[in-house]
Amino acid sequence: MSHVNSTYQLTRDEVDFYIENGYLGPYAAMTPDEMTGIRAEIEAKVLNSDGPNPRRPMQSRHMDVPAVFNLAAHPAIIERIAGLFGPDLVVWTTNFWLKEPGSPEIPWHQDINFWPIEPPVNISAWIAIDEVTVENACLQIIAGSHRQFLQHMRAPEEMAIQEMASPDAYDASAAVNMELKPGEFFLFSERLLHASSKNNSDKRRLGLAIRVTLPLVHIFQDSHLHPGHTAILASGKDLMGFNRYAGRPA
Ligand SMILES: O=C(O)CCC(=O)C(=O)O
Repeated sequence: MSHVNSTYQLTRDEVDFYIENGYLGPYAAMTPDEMTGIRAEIEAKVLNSDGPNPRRPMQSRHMDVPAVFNLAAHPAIIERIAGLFGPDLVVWTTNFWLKEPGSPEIPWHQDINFWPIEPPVNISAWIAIDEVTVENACLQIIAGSHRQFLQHMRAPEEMAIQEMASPDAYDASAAVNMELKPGEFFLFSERLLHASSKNNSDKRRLGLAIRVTLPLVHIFQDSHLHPGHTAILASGKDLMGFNRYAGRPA
């Protein structure tokens, strides 16, 4: 449907679904077997090791771990996003979401409330590294919630992030569970309400969020991103020159 010539071209129905609901998928970037080797590299090189951001070891590992760079620039992800945003795409950051057994709830929130980007334009791809089910606290979303910017307030201490959307602004009974096999991902807007419960199972739950924007968006180095942070020009051209890019790490 779009003018992007791609194996992963979206249909008009898929584009309409994203516009209407604020999310799309799941899709498979690879099989669970193919994810096995990548998971081993992530366990060896990301978990329990320092990354480029001294305060957030789970962030921006596309800068130092080749397997993370490859996931962030994966054609099955980037070319589908190109069907929504066009061919010039910037992966401005990446973030692992590790939920060990017992890890706390992440309350309902819209990502744009937290982010140093302007204008506020982003599609996230959330890819499952482990199998992700209701049991081990899969992401939940509320379809259509991206059509409003919601007020956020302080979250209770026991939760994993400090701010959450005002509970009277949405209907949590409409939540959709995004269960994923390893290697599956879905796309969602910077305004889509999402959350995940406490991990009450004995199974780890690891996923990677890949944040994709456009060259016209300024990425500020506030407390979220460390000095020296670099993005990936994942597809097309940057005719703006606002942001800094790095290639695949050695
Ligand atoms: O993985 C989770 O439970 C939360 C993920 C999230 O909030 C995000 O990707 O923006």
